[in-house]
Amino acid sequence: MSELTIRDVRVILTAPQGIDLVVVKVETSEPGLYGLGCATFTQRALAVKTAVEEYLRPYLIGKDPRRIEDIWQSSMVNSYWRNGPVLSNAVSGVDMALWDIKGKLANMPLYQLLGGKCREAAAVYRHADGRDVHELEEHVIEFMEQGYHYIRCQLGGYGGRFAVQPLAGALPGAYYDPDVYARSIPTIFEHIRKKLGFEIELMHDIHERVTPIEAVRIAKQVEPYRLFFLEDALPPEQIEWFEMIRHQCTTPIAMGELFNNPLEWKLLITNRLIDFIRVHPSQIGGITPAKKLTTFCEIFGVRTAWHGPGDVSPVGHAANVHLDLSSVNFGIQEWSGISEQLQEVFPGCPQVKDGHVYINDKPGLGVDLDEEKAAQYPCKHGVPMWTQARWPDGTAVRP
Ligand code: GCO
Ligand code: MG
Repeated sequence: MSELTIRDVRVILTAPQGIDLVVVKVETSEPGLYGLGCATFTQRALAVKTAVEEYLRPYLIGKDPRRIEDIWQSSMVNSYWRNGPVLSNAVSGVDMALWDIKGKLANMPLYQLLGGKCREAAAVYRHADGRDVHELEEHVIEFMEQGYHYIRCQLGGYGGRFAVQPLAGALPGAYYDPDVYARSIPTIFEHIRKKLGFEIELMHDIHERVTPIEAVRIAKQVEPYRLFFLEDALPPEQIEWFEMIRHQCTTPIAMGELFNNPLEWKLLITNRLIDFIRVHPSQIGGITPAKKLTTFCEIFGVRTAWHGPGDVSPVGHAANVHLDLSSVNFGIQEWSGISEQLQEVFPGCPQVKDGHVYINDKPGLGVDLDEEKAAQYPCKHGVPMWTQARWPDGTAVRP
């Protein structure tokens, strides 16, 4: 097929599970040959849509979709300013779609193009939560009975949902008390280890909700409970503090879902200050950069734990799994579950069995999109409330 060009680039917004998802469809001059990519930045979905439709689409129409690397490089710098969440997600939507097309042209599932399988399926972790340690314990047991071996434990979501009385006159917001939250973390793992033992692998996501020195203290306090990893103990703006954590304890460290810029991960990896890279592939521009980041991590003994929450579309989840299967330094895959509605809108979703996620062997990413069904679940957009995090005295903080 000598002559092949991009005929159109469209954005499909849909929210089958109540979470706004952004998918890019790249159509080619070859009838019926198209690709899908995840560009989900759920808090700013409309901004990504505009970036794709107003800037990438006119640049891409007429180009050869097989030139993935050139299109990635030139699209990332076309805006001159780069490495930001909106534009990187826009580029990711296109990039993943081009890899999907490449797999269809080669008549191979994407993992084959990325070097083939290193394993049959990828182990996943699930999110257990509870209002108290007893409710959390029940939730952990439920997941264990379903065959999951890796479980993230939270008490009342990020920062904990312990009663907080804001100061009089305080502004509206999602209030939490960082000290009450910090003191609750060791109690979680003391209880779960006492009740369920040390076989089950456990994680916790601090979600950048404590001060840097408190993060150092917590990493030491949970050391006896042998966590699989402690996530986002620090915000990207304070990554230098990881050195202090490293010098004081051996709790494995996971970081990266908020990363957009290679400068954020380069020194953390070369200085071996983290054990798991938690990047959200669409936030860095898609499969092309994620594959390179995987290899960079491998050289420094860092494993992958790609971000896989509800605000990733099934196309993005599939991209994660193709990366997981084809990377020797795979660590674990976050799995937030895919509802029936989502499976209807996105035929070919990855499937979980006995705590592992499997991908189908269809060419490309293996996931399709029913646009008629997608239109039945319009996005809500709007200003998120949970990100309006505040301390009891009213201080606005990182969510
Ligand atoms: C996780 C994350 C998510 C993010 C969410 C932001 O570890 O899964 O922390 O829950 O908060 O994806 O929109
Ligand atoms: Mg997280």
